Amino acid sequence: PAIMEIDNVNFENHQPVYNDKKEILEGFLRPQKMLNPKFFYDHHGSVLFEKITQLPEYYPTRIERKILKDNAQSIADHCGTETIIMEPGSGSSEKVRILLDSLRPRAYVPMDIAGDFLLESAIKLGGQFPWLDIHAVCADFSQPGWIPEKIPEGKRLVFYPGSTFGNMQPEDALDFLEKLKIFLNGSGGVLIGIDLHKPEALLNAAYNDREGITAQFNLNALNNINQLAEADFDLANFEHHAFYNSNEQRIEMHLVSQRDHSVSIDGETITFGKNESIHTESSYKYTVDSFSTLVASAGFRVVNSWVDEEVLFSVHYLEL
Ligand code: AVJ
Repeated sequence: PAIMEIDNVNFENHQPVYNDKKEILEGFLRPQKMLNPKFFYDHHGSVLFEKITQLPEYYPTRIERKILKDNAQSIADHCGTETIIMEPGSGSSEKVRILLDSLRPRAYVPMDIAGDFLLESAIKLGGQFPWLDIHAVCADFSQPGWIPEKIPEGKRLVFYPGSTFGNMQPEDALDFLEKLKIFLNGSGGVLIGIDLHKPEALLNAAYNDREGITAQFNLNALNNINQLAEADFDLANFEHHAFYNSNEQRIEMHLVSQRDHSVSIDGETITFGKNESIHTESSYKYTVDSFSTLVASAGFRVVNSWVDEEVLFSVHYLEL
């Protein structure tokens, strides 16, 4: 009903609900049980993530916003104005606001797996920026086989802030860059936020906040799985565990079973040993050089990079 009041917002639905169960169960049948981090983001998970971004220990959001704010004009000079901004995993669409007045895009295409949260955010944004043409697309961008349909013509800019890129293993990240080429449709570029290497204590603190919001966020994935895959996880049986894996250069988040028990998932019985974990997320950290090398192997070149004074976080503009 609310959407009727705003005429600069469109909504397109590509949510592939039917693949979820299979994908979820497949992760629990592996020797190291795992869950794709996209399953954090039901509506409640999206709200919890917004709380994480405001935590004192969670530096990425704060620093990235500062980089975008301090360099908005320089970013516009590199990326160009009048583009079609496409944002995979747009969530609350908070960061794009910082750039809208400088980038003056022809249209904004937020894409997110959490459809209701996406729509709420798009409506809010549309109300605040009445000149902005918004085409919200509910889709799982990790799945192949869909492409947004009603996108206006023009040079495209993929906006991928927040170091969401870091959730992917380097191999998958390369596949993702290939997918971006399809979004780019032959012209335009990618504005992407990448978290950088830093002392381990800072990394560990960012994923183990004192208020325990990250723990709630991690555990909430099990609530989402209970809904999506008719599972009967008892959250009290698991504990949050996050640590920096220096060999792999990534933060790992796990949910650790506190006792021997079994869970029913989509009609199958899955057993958990005491201390056995579900690997719920990896968050890879890069250097400006290691990131440039990675994107180069997918045919992208880094046109410009913006970094904060403490070299905690980076934003890059890539072109083919
Ligand atoms: C949204 C993937 C960038 O890896 O830092 C925050 C998600 N996980 N706290 C990250 C997250 C735990 C976040 N990304």
